[in-house]
Order: sequence, then C-alpha cells, then structure tokens
Amino acid sequence: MSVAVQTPSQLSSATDSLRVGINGKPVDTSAGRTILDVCRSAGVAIPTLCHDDRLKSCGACRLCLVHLKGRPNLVTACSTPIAAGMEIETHTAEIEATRRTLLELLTANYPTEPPQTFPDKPFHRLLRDYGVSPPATTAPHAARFRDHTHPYLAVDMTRCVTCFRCLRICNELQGQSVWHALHRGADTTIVPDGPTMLTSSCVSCGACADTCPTGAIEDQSVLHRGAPTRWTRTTCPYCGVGCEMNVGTRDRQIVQIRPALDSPVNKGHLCVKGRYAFDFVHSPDRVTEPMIREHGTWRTASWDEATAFVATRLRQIVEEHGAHSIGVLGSARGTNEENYLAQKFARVVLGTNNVDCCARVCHAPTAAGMKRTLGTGAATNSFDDIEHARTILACGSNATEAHPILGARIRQAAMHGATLIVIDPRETELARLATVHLALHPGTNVPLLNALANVIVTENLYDATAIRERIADAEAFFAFIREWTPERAAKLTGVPAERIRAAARLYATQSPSMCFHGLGATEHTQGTDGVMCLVNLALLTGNFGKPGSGVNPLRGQNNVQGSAHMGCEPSHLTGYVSVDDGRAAFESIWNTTLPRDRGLNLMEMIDAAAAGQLKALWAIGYDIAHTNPNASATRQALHALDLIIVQDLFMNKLAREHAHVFLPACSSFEKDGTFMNSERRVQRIRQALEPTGNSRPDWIIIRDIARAMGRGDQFDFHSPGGIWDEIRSVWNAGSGISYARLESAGLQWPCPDEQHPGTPILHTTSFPYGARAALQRVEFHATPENIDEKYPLLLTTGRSLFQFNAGTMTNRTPNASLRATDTLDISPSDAQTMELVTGERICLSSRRGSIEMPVRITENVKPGELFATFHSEDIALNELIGALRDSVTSTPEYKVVAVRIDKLPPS
Ligand SMILES: Nc1nc2c(c(=O)[nH]1)N[C@H]1C(S)=C(S)[C@@H](COP(=O)(O)OP(=O)(O)OC[C@H]3O[C@@H](n4cnc5c(=O)[nH]c(N)nc54)[C@H](O)[C@@H]3O)O[C@H]1N2
Ligand SMILES: Nc1nc2c(c(=O)[nH]1)N[C@H]1C(S)=C(S)[C@@H](COP(=O)(O)OP(=O)(O)OC[C@H]3O[C@@H](n4cnc5c(=O)[nH]c(N)nc54)[C@H](O)[C@@H]3O)O[C@H]1N2
Ligand SMILES: [Mo]
Repeated sequence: MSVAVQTPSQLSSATDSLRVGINGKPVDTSAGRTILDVCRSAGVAIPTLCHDDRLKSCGACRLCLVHLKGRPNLVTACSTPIAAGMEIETHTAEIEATRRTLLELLTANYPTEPPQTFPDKPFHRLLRDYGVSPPATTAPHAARFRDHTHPYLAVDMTRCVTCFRCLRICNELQGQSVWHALHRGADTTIVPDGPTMLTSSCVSCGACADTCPTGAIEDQSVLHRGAPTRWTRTTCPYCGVGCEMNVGTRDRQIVQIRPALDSPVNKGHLCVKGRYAFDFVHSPDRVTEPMIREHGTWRTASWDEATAFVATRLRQIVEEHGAHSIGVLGSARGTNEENYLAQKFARVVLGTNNVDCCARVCHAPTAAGMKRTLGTGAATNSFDDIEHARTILACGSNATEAHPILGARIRQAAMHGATLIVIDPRETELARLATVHLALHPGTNVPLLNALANVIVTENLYDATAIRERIADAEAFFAFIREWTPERAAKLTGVPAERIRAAARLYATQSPSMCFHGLGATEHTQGTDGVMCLVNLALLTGNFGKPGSGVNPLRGQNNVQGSAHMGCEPSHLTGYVSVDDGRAAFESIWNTTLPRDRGLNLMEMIDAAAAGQLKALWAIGYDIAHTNPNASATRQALHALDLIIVQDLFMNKLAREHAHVFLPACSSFEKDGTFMNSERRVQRIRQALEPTGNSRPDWIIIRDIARAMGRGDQFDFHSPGGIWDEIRSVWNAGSGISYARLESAGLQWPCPDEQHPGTPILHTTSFPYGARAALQRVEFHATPENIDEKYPLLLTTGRSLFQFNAGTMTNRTPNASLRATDTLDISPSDAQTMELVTGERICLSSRRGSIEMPVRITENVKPGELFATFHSEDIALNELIGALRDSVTSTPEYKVVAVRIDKLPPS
C-alpha cells in the first residue's frame, strides 16, 4: 500500500454550509470536512482500516472507497474533502465487492485464530461483516517481528495488515518514531528501531497498541487477564496534566486503560504511567484495615476504634498544648473534596491554620510570584494554546518525562515549526529539539532571565502598546534592567551572551510566545524571584491575555493545584483567598471563629516539631519521610512528635518509621470526586472499583473523625457531590462548575455561574488587582550552597519518565522493571577523570550526609554538574539535600547541592 498523506490544512478550512447527497438523501453540512466525516455524522457507517481520527488521513487501506456521481474512479472517503453538490454512493454492489476483495487480500497470510479469540478487534469485525475468513491454507509471514520482552506491549506482526497506524501514531502523536517499515508492497513489514521492544527507543506510551486494528500490537494485560467487561471514564491519578481516560475492568480488576478520545487535555493519548501503571491498586501490600501501633508493633483495629483513637488523642493534644501544636497535610493525590475537608478540619475542628500540602515543596513560588505580579497564582493559559504559539519557552521543565502528554504536544509543535527555547542545565529531550538551549548553571535563573529582559528593553523589542496600556512602573524597571547585561549574566550563568541575545530576540519577536515552567524555576532559594522574572518577560512583550501566550506552571501531581486551591495552605482559604480577606465570610459559613494566628507551612511545622512546639501531625497521602529535604533533620523532628497519623494506600516510609496510627485510604479508581489540573480545569474522577478491603475514601475518613470530635454539624456530608456543592458556595470563581456540567467535560475556572463557559485564558482585558500589572525589579541573591574543594561537584535533582516521586505507586507496577533504580548522571569527561563506568556504585556525599548509588554516564549533563532522581527509597537521595529555602514560600532548594563522589572499594 502506498501512503499519500493529506494534511488537514490541505483541506479547505472554510466553514461555509453546503448540501450534498448521500445514497440519494440530501445532507446539509459545511466545508472543511472529509466525505468520511460527513457520512459518519449523517449516520452512514463507512468501513475503514487505516483511519484513526487522531491521525492525518492517508487513504492507504482503500476500504473507505466511495462513488461520486460523475467521477470515473472510486475515491477514498477519508482523504477527499467534501464539496457542494457531491452525490455520494457508499454501499453499491461494486463498492462492497471491492471491499470484500481488499479484505480477502489482507487475509491471504493472516493467521486463522485471532478472529475467533479477539472478535472485537476492528479488523476482525470487518471480516465478519464481509463474510471473509483467513483461508485454511494460510501461511502467516513466519519471518515477521514478534516480541514478548516488554512488560506492557506484546508484538506479533504476523497479524499486521500494514495499515501503518502504529507507525503514524508513534510519529504524529508521540513524536517518538519507533516503528519503521521495511521492504515494499506485499513484503512490507513493520519493525521497531531496536532488536527488541525493550532495547528500542520506545517510551511505552502504548499509542500503537491503542490504534492497532488487529492486535498485532496488544496490551499484555489484555492477553493475560482478558478484555474488559466494563468501562469507567475518569482522570489519571499521576501528574498535573490531568489526562482523561477510560478504565476497563473485569472481575473487580483493572485490565486495560485507554485514553478518552474527546478529551481536550490529552486528545486520545496517554503516557506509560496513565495507560499502564495501574497495578499498584491491586498490590498485595495495600493496607486494608486501620492499624494502631502499640509498644512498637502494629495491630489491626476497627474503623470505630481507629476513629475514636485519633479523635481522643487529637482532643487531648489540643487541650494540653493548644490547637497550634497540631499540623495537617492534605494530599495532592486526593480529590478537591477531600482536600477541602482536610483544611476545614484543621480550621474548624482543631482551630489552627497549620495546614499545608506538597505544593509547598513544588510550585508554592509560582502561586506566590504570579499572585503578586498578575493577581492570580495559576496558569494564565491552556494546553490548547500550544498549537497557537509561535514560540514556546520551557524553563526548568523536563516535560517529555514529567508531563509526557504535554511534552509530546510541545514536541509536535516544535517539529511543525514553532520556535523552542529551553532553559535547563541539562540536555533534556526538549533541549535537543530546541532552536536555542540555554544551559545555565543550576541556581542562576534570575540573572539569565534578567538578561533576557535587558536585551528586550535595550533593543526596543518590547510591546509598546502593552507597556502603555497594561503595565505600571515600566520606567523604573527599564532603568533597573539596563544593569543586567548579557555579559554580566554570562559570567554568572555560564551561558554565552550571544546566545542570551538570540533567545531574547526570538521570544520577543516570534510571538505569540508561551512560557511553561517547572521545578527548575521554583525549587531554589530564589524560586519566587525566578517566577517573577518569567512574568516580567511575558509582560514586557505583551505575551499575556491572548492565545498562544502567558506564563504556565506545569503542576506536579494530579491534584496539587486543587489541593492548595481548596485551602491546604496556611495563609489561604478555599479559592486562594487570604485568611484575613476571607475570615468574615468563612466564619459565617462555617459557623466558627477562625484561628487568628498565622499558620505554619510544612517546613515550619518540621522546625516547630524539632523545637518541641508541634506535637502531632496528620499526613494524608504525602510521604515526607522520603521526599522532604534534609532527611536526617526531618527524621529527628518527626521522632520528637507525640502523634503521627498516616492516611495512605501503603505503609510508606513515614508510616513505617514514625506513625502511631494508620488509616487505609482507597485509590482514585475506588472513589468519586474531582481533580484540578495545571490549566485550572476541574474534572471528574469516577469510581471504577469497589474499595480494596476495608480501605475508605479520604473524605469519609476525615468526616468521621470530625464527627467523633463533635463537629458533625459542619461535616454532614454524604457524597463527594455534596461536598462539592459546599465548595461552590464558598468559592465564587468555581460556583458555575456543577457535577451535572462536569458530566460532559471539565471546566476551567473562573466559572462564576452555571451559564459561564469557563475561562481558558486569564487577564484578557484586566488583572484581578486592576487595569495594570507591575514589572518587578528582581535582584539576584545567589544561593550560599557553593562548591568548594571538598564538595567540588554541583548536583541537581529531579524526575524520570517511568517512576513517580516516592515511587510508592510506580514501584508496585511493571514500571519498576523499566527503571529499577535511581542513577547519578555524570558527564563522560568527569567519569573518565574519576575512572567511573556506567552501573558502578559510588559514594555520594554532601555537607549533610552520604549515600551510595549507581552512576550513569551521559552527555546530557555538563562536566562539573550531576543529576539524580529521588524515586528509590533504598537510595534515599534526600539525605543529601540541604536546609535552604525560598525566602518567600519556604520551598526547599532541591535543585542545588554541592557534592563529592568517592569510589567504593571493590566488593
Ligand atoms: N514521570 C514523572 N512525572 C512526574 C513526576 C515524577 O516523579 N515522575 N512528578 C510530578 C511532580 S510532583 C512534579 S512537581 C512535576 C515536576 O516536573 P519538572 O519540573 O519538569 O521536573 P524536575 O525533573 O524536577 O525538574 C525539571 C528540570 O529542571 C532542571 N533544572 C535544575 N536546576 C535548574 C535551574 O537552576 N534552572 C533551570 N531553568 N532548570 C533547572 C532539571 O535539569 C530538570 O530537567 O512532575 C510531575 N510528573
Ligand atoms: N530530591 C528531590 N526531592 C523532592 C523533589 C525533587 O525535585 N527533588 N520534588 C518534591 C516534590 S515537587 C514533591 S510534589 C514531593 C512529592 O512527595 P510525595 O507527595 O511524598 O510523593 P508521592 O509519591 O506523590 O506520594 C504521595 C503518597 O500519596 C499516596 N496516595 C496516592 N493516592 C492517594 C489517595 O487517594 N489518598 C491517600 N490518602 N493517599 C494517596 C501514595 O501512596 C504516596 O504514599 O517530593 C519532593 N521531593
Ligand atoms: Mo511536585
């Protein structure tokens, strides 16, 4: 088959209405669509094999041939644009005979068994419809590629009908180009770019298996557990992209997950975690009963007993030491409803603002920096702006690994001509695709971003209209920024001045320019400063309030945006209203006097514990024993507490080493509620499974403890929907987001009433503070964490594709075999100097401690710099991280650590 690709842009983009005839019936439609599309909308099913709505049409299989009156030859419906007056015949005897012949040709060498064992595969359904079966004498292509090495993908190309969907989806959606066609015509065979799937460049996104119409590429889980019998639409439990997916279950087990095709977030795509890393739910070590630790040993308890135990202990501690001796941590993995209850519990039941969540260690600088400059501490634009941006700036974001679906969209944009500027010390996948890569030294965002602003100002590349109409304080900023020449920044950042100039010119002139940032921007002593510098660039160049622009944090977990927004934040109530501004309203709604003291954030809670002032901590779905910085100090502080309540799916490190009581929560597949993604979109999660054992949804656990402590009046909830309705009543910008509306699609706040469509782009005409936003004069205060003779190397830490944070979930799935351990990435030249080889275990020491881990030699890091992930509990990377924090938000400086490598004696 030949592949003649027709891009959507070659089809007319006009939307004029027109009339055609389909099998003799008049149909009104509009231009810019294909015949296939129009026929389908009119309820006329045309068989296809190579077609997938996610892909450009290629007309390769020719099954969708139709007849057009007045045309001598049949045309392919999938690639022919509709035109006024067309008289289309879709099922004449001639066409049907041609289709049958095509199917017979495709089955000439097709194995006989699959159509019976997998009758629902699209190709097998077609064979049935046309009464075609593989001939009894069939001789499948014996030499074709077969591979069962991969934990998720089984390949048997004897079932390949060369529709090229695998190859096309790998290129067009994921951008990975794993699959290749060898030979031509009838000899065509599709192979990966390595001898096996495991050694190929495959990132295990599973798109090829998803689109394959025959099962030549199939999910291993389906082969081993059978096809799903029930599908439930929900939202992914991993990162802040918030992909929508359909969970396939059979016999109370997840057997397959497929992307929602109509989701505006992921557009029919998922990554390896969303699609495949679900087995943690069924892990044999899920905690299924409440547990109480007595004299050092755990015993199970009933829910009544555990609830009473927690209520009694908390009451005692409030009485003896005051409410401010207790801290509550909400879970960025839990729902909005659950986080709302967690902070309401702290404030209403206990009487303290000591409530926080992992946004503290993550994007608190984003929320603070953007709230201060723009008035709203959240992404200004939407993922759908990617395709409108001419320039994309990625600062400290490794999106292809940490936000793979978004990373894939950025990669597609770059491959289709968008300018990509990457600011990252490492050569990430995006950096390799970048027009300009600014490989700064870790910890030097502020001088680099200031120098970009300097070039924009000194070369008059700013948007004069935006400055005149929407910006305050421009003159003072212009005077300040003149001092930040690229030459000055080059000395501090290690990035050549000319490269800084090139990037600034591109960002300013190739607009609209859209900025995404990650933890490389925030996890620094100057985290909030760095974010404000990014906002400066957008303001200067008028890249705000319009499509394809803005400043967009890529938030971490599935619901970290929601967790903080619901009020798991010491200084903010639900809706990110400051405690002081919201006090009166919330006191009347909650029928409570709210605490007046400033609440402690997580880092301050740890300090207070060490100082003996904090006595109890309730950690909901957050393993601070593994993931907090300065692990030994954290450990000591936790040891000093009288009561630690852990509410989680698993006996995580915090539970095992410190907890007094364990409350077993159920996973997001086992409950209802909502998550909020990085682009302010509230989306439903729906229960696909019964809770495992006696585990319970977090909202029920929190509610019951509140009731046991005498505040049943404020916790009279019977469903997540009921909690959500209370949230809507206290949060104006969310009041239009009802569960009923969320049935069909997610909604982006602000969405103040039920007629409001939601807000994809903020600040289009003004800012919450008024007409103008102010440019910030951000001085550079370098981190005191410096290299010296004893610690001569600079370590930065972060993530990798297959593992997720503490690894609690991913390590209980076959992802563990795709990446078994953290590694220390080192440049070839440093490795050579130290005589290290890949896989060798070394001792890595910082001023805080020493750990052992294997090295991996890679060109991705510069000489003198190192990179390590923090997913492996046994390696305990965070023993090395220091106590330095962002001056505004206390966010730890995970990204800069001075270290030394020592060789280990041969064992
Ligand atoms: N697969 C996977 N996905 C995840 C997670 C996971 O653990 N695994 N975790 C989730 C969570 S909680 C979060 S918060 C997000 C995080 O997502 P990201 O922010 O993308 O993740 P990181 O790897 O921590 O850091 C991003 C980049 O910052 C760079 N960097 C380091 N120092 C600097 C610096 O000084 N300046 C600049 N400009 N860059 C620097 C690093 O080299 C790294 O490439 O990912 C989420 N998604
Ligand atoms: N060195 C280094 N350390 C870092 C970072 C770094 O870049 N470098 N990044 C930091 C960042 S950004 C973050 S966000 C933190 C992440 O740190 P954590 O939040 O501790 O990491 P997760 O692995 O996301 O763990 C969340 C916990 O939630 C549980 N869980 C999952 N679903 C549910 C649920 O529905 N209910 C309940 N109750 N529990 C649930 C899981 O079992 C797991 O124990 O790590 C931080 N630590
Ligand atoms: Mo995070």
